[in-house]
Amino acid sequence: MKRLSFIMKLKAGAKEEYTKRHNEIWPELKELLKKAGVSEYSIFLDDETNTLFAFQKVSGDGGSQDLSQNPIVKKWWAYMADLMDTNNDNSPISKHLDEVFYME
Ligand code: RM4
Repeated sequence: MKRLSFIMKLKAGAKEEYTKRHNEIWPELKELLKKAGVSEYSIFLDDETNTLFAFQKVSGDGGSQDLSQNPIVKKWWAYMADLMDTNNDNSPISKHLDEVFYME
């Protein structure tokens, strides 16, 4: 199991809707993420900078942001694009972070 983290950017004023949509995450997306080896996936918001901090454990090589070819992920990214800073393909602009500390 590897630990991954990355940051994304939320548009100003989108916290409530972002949270609502994630509380209602599509079962098919959840299933896809689990089958792809993603677990313990959480996202936190720094509401001063609108920076989203994501953490997840992955059992394979890639994580949630490496599933861009999957139609369910494409549909989810298009659905979320109005709330986030995105690339041309609607994928959230994501910056992977280096782990500098871990305690069991
Ligand atoms: C985030 C972003 C990520 C996705 C999660 C479920 O807002 O779209 O790429 O993995 O939702």
